[in-house]
Amino acid sequence: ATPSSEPPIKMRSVTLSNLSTAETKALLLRPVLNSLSMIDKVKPIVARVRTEGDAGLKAMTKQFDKADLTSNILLPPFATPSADVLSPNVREAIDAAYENVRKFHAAQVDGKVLEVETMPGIVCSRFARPIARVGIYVPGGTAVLPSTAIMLGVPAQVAGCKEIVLATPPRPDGSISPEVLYVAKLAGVTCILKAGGAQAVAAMAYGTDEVPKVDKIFGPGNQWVTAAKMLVQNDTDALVGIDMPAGPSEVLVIADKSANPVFVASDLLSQAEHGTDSQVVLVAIDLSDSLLREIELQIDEQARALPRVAIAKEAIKKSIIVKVGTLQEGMAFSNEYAPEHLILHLEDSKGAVGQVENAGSVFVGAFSPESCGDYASGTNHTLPTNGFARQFSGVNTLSFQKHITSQELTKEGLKRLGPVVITLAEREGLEAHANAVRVRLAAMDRE
Ligand code: HSO
Ligand code: ZN
Repeated sequence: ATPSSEPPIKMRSVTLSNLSTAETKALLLRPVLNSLSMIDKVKPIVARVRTEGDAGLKAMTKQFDKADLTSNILLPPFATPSADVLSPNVREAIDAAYENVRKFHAAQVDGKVLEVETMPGIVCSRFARPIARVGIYVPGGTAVLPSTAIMLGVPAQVAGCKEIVLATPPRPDGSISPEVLYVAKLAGVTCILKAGGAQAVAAMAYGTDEVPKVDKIFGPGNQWVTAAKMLVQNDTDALVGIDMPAGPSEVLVIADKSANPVFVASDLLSQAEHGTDSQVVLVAIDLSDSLLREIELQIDEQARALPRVAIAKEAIKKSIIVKVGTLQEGMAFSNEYAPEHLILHLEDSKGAVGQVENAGSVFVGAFSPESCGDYASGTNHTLPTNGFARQFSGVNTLSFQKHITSQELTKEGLKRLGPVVITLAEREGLEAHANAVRVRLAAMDRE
C-alpha cells in the first residue's frame, strides 16, 4: 500500500538484550527541555505584567494573540453557546465526558478526618481543605481543547475551590472557543482570563486590578507557559504553587503475540499526532517477524491517512520499537522509562497491572485506547511526562486540596509526653521549647 517513491513512516527497532548499559540509558532519555534558557526569555514578560498590570496584559494580548480587547476578563454568568456555534452533538459529548470525569473525581474528594491516638491522651488528626483560589490554563491557538478545561475544571469544582480562574488565549476577534466557554459554565469557573502564554501565568500568579491572584496554577502549555510556571513558583513574592513540570506527551505500548496490529498502530499514532516532539514507544514481547511487519505496515498506512500526517511522521521517525524476550523484561523497561501513558495490550493485561511501578495512567487491554482517558472515561489526562511518573501523580482531586494536621493533648497526655519533649528540647539547646512543657507540668502539680 506504500507508494514506492516515498520512504515508509517507520519507527527504529532495537533488541534490548543487545544493548550496552549506556545505550539502554540513552533509550530512556527524552529530548532535553532547556528550561533555564526559556526561563530567561519569559522573565521580561512576567516583569511587564507586574509593573504594568492590566495595561501590559492587554498590550501583550494584542501583540501575541492579535486580539484587541477592552478587558481581558469575562465574568459569570456565562451565556450558553447557541447551537450554531456549539452543535448539540458536541454539547452532548461534552456533557457525557464531564459526567464521567465528575464521578471519578468526586469519589476522590477527601472528606474524612483521619484520627490516631498515638499515646493515651494524645490524638493526632488530619483533615483536608480546598485550595481557595486556583488558576487553570487551557491552551488555545489553532487547537480547541475543551478536554483540558474538563480535566482541570472538574477536580477544582468537586474539591470546592472558591475561585476558579480559567485562562485561555482569545481568538483574534476577542472571543474564546464556545466549547471551552461551555465547559467553564459546567465547571463553575468564576473568572475567564482571555490571555495566553507567560503573561497569563504571570497575571494569575501576582494578580492585577482585574485578574484575581491565585494560590496554585494548573495546566499544560507550550514551553513559554511551562517556563513561566516554573519561574513564578520559585518567586516567594508570588507565593504560588504549580501542578507539575510538563513536557511533550508520551505513550508506551507493551504488546505480546495476542496484540492486534491495527489497534497497536492506532494507539501509537494517536499520541504521535499531538506534536513532532511526542514520544512513542512500542515494547514488543517476543513478537514474530510477521506480526512486527504487520504493525509497521499499519503505522505507515494509518499515518498517511491522517490530516496531521506531517506531525505524526516526525514523531514516529524519532520513536522506537524495543524488542524484549519476556513480559518481565518489558515491564522492567517500562518502569524505568516511567511513561505518561502505559497501554497494556497483552494476553493477560489485567494480570500485568500488578507489575506497574511507574506510569501516569494505565490503559488495560485491547479495548482501552488512550483516547478514552484523554477525553471521557473519567481519569485525568494531565499526567507526569519526561519520566516524572517516578515521583509525581497525575492531576487529581487531591491536587486541589491540601491537608492540615492537628493534635490535642489531655493533661494526662502531656504528663506522659512532657519528659520526652523536655529531653529532646534540652538536647537541641532550645530551652524555651522545654519551658512550654515545664510551666504546664508545674501548673498541674499545683492543682
Ligand atoms: N494526550 C494528551 C491529552 C489530550 N489528548 C487532549 C487529546 N486531547 C496528553 O495527555
Ligand atoms: Zn491525546
